[in-house]
Amino acid sequence: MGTLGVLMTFPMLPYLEEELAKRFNLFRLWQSPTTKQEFLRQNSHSIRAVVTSSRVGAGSDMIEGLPKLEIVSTFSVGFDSIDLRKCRERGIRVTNTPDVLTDDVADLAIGLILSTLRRICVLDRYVRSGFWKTGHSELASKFSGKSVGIVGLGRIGSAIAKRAEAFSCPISYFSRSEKPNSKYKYYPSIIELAANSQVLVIACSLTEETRHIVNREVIEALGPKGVLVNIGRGPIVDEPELVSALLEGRLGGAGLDVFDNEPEPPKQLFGLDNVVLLPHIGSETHETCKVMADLVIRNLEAHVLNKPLLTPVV
Ligand code: 8YV
Repeated sequence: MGTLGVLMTFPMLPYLEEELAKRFNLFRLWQSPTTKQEFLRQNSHSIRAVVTSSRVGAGSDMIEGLPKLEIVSTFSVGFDSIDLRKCRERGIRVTNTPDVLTDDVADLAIGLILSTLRRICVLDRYVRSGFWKTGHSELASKFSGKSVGIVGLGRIGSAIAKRAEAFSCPISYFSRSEKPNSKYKYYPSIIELAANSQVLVIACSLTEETRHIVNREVIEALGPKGVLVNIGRGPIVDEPELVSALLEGRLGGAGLDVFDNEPEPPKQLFGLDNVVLLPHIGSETHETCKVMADLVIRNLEAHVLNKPLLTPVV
C-alpha cells in the first residue's frame, strides 16, 4: 500500500498519523517547508487520498489542486466542510466515521444540559476560588422531567433521546419528515418544537436547509427559561441572534460545543454564567478517536484493494 500518496491536512491524532505513515506514503500538510499552496502544487501528482476532519475539510481549491485525487476520508461524521459536488463531478470517493462516535456525542449533549442547568462549571469555579466558605450559591434548575426537543432525529439525535428518557423527560423532535417508527412526538415546525420544549438540542447536520434554522423566532419560542444545546454545527444557529438573546435575558441559557467561527467563539459570552462553552470535542475521547482512526484507515485500505468502502458518503 506504500504507493498510495495520502495527504493529512492537520495533526488530528498521533495514532492516526503513525498508522497512516506505516501503510502509505504520507504527506503532512502542516509540515510543509513552503506555503500550503506551494506544497500541494509540488506534490499534486503523488497525492491520491486526503485524510481530513470537520475542522479543515476539503474545499474546492484543495480538490482542484489535486488532479490525481481518488478518495477523501474524513475523521468525522460530518462532511459539511467537504465539497461533495466537486467530488461527485470528479468521481472522487468520500468516507466518514458514522456510528462509532454516536455515544460520545450524545453523552456530551447530556453533559452540556446538566452542566448548564445545574451550573456545574460556575460552581466548580466557586469552590476553587474559595467562595464556598463565605457565600451562598444561587439555586440551579432541575433537569429530570424537563421537556426535551431534538432537532434532527438521526443516529445522534436518537441516542440523545434515549438518554433523556432515562431522566424521565418527555421527548419531541423536528426533522424533515416524521419518523414512522418513532414513539416521540413529531412537530413539523421547529418553532412549534421550541415553544413546547424546555431544552432544545441541535443534533442535525449542517446543510443549506439547516443553516440558521435556529433563528430569532425559534429562540423567542424557547424563551427566557429555555436552554439551547448545540452539538451539531455552529452555523445551524444564527449566532448573533443567540448572543443578543443571551445578553438580553431572552433565552435562559446555552450549552455549546460548536460555533460559527472556530476556534473563536463570541467573546460576549465569556462573562455569562448561564452559558457553557466547549472547544468542539463531541467525539474526542481516547476510545472513540482510536476507533474513528481505524475506520479512516480501513476505508483507505478497502479503496486500494478495490473492495467496497466501509462507510461511503459518495
Ligand atoms: C469532530 C465532529 O470532527 O464528527 C464530527 O463531525 O464534528 C467531531 O467529531 C471531531 O471531534 C474531530 O476533531
